[in-house]
Amino acid sequence: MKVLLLVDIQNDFMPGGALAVPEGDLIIPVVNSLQSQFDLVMATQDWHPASHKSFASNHEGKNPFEMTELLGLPQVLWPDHCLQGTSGADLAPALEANKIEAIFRKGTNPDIDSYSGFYDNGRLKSTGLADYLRGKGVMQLYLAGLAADYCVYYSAIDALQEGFETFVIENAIRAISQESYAAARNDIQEKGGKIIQSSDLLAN
Ligand code: VGL
Ligand code: ZN
Repeated sequence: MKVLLLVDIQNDFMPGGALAVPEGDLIIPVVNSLQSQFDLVMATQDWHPASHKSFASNHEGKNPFEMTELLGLPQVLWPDHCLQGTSGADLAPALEANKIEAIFRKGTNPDIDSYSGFYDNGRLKSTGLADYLRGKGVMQLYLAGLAADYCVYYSAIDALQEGFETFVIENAIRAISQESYAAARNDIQEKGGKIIQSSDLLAN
């Protein structure tokens, strides 16, 4: 059984959003046309309280995209984004959402960031996604969404570690930085993940 996991396809990651990913909107038609190929469509949603320590605004004298540490881990400081209950946190309206069976929220603990859909960055807490998928007999996980070099990347690495056969659909993701995506792509492949194009799926 094959699942499509849509990572953080939210307004704040769209052009004009609080933490815009370049060309983030271009993945939406690709993702919409892919959904009918899957047995199950799932999504994650970045969902931060205003007090979240990944926000530069919560650190005196710090600017967005500077570095700090949270619980001993290196942390990029972000512009305020995906605030719980705001339209910036909503799934992008152009995304076909009716087939999404469940949405796993993350980033709710103000003390630590949570890029992966499976665990926070310190692995303090599981979202329950891996057990949910195993409970449904999912073996193969296909990833699409934003951002390729953060939440898609971390989700892919955790998916591999959880034992799922993991595919990243490269024309259905976009990165914040091309340089960090290049490193992320190599790491995914080194750990056994596969980088594919949506045309590989539509062909069979
Ligand atoms: C993300 C940075 C901060 C993402 C979320 O969805 O990739 N990136 N929060
Ligand atoms: Zn975030």
